[in-house]
Amino acid sequence: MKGSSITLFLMAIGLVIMLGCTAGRAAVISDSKATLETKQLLKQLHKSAHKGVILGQQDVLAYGIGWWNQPDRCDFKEVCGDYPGLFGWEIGGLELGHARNLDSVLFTDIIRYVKKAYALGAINTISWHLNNPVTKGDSWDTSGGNVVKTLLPDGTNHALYCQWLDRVAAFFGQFVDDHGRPIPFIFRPFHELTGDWFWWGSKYCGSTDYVKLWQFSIDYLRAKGVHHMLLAYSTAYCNDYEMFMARYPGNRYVDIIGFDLYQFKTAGVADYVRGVEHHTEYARRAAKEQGKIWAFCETGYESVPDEKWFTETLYPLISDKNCAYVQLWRNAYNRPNHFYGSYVGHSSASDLAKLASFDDVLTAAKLRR
Ligand code: BMA
Repeated sequence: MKGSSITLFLMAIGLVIMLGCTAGRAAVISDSKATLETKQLLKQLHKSAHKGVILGQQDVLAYGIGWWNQPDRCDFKEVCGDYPGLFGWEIGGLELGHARNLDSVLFTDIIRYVKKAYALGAINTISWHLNNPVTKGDSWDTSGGNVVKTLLPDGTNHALYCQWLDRVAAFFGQFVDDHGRPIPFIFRPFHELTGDWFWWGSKYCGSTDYVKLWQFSIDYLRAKGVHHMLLAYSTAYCNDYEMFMARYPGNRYVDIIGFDLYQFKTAGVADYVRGVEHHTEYARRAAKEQGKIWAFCETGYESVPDEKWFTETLYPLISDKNCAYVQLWRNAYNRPNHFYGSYVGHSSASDLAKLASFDDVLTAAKLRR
């Protein structure tokens, strides 16, 4: 090769390397032993994130405003004419061997709902508000020092924690379809880690302990045969990107990177919008750099006091951002005003229906197409 050709050749290589870096890492599933359906779910999420955002809600088949566990009822469906594309479920209390979770939903019913959601072509995601093993209080009991450390190997509560994980693994093992195949799902443990309201929050344990707990838990579940699980890492408010990623458990332990942020009456809409925009930047950057997808794992405006909130505040934040999904929090049955979706008769109902009708907002029927 002549000198000029060599220079050109080297420049071309440089360009390829540069493009490779800016394009981010190739997407790889966290669990090398993931089932075929789990791999397909991740692919589906990557693909659909370019078409639109999957709209979900927590607990929508279990109860709603004015009803509890009634066959075929669902506030979201009654308002929007279709089921959500993503269903969230909560397993807090399972670790204690209870029959019902902390919101009184029977675990046997959750299994039924998971199967129903899957049959609808929708996606299931699981959160875990587990108790404080030191104080025996709930997730919001932040006393007891560095609780996380006590769960790690050599910690005083390690054996107890393994028993808790055994129960979780056995429960996840019951997510099977009519052909006996495991139903893939998204697990989002130790969420809102940058907040100070849960005992696993960054105020109460160092990042090394947090990451160790996450990795240990996932390795343990996988060793128990849980290979139908994608993992979501979801922070609360962060001051900057460094804080957002400080406790990232690593690419073999995460598939979806996101955050939980809510609008509050006191702070106002501008504050919420700014917060979501900043966290979207963090999540998109992290997803690109780590070869993952990003999601808005929990949001809402309690009791939806703004009747156009869904289309005028939320929609512009999630549209055209390659966001895999957005999940509204629950319509609580026995906590007046603690609802984040809408229901028939509420002033925001037509606006939620309008949001769900947009082509780039994916509900269950649109996911099946
Ligand atoms: C919280 C609230 C609680 C509930 C918990 C777990 O955000 O909705 O009332 O117990 O989630 O679902």
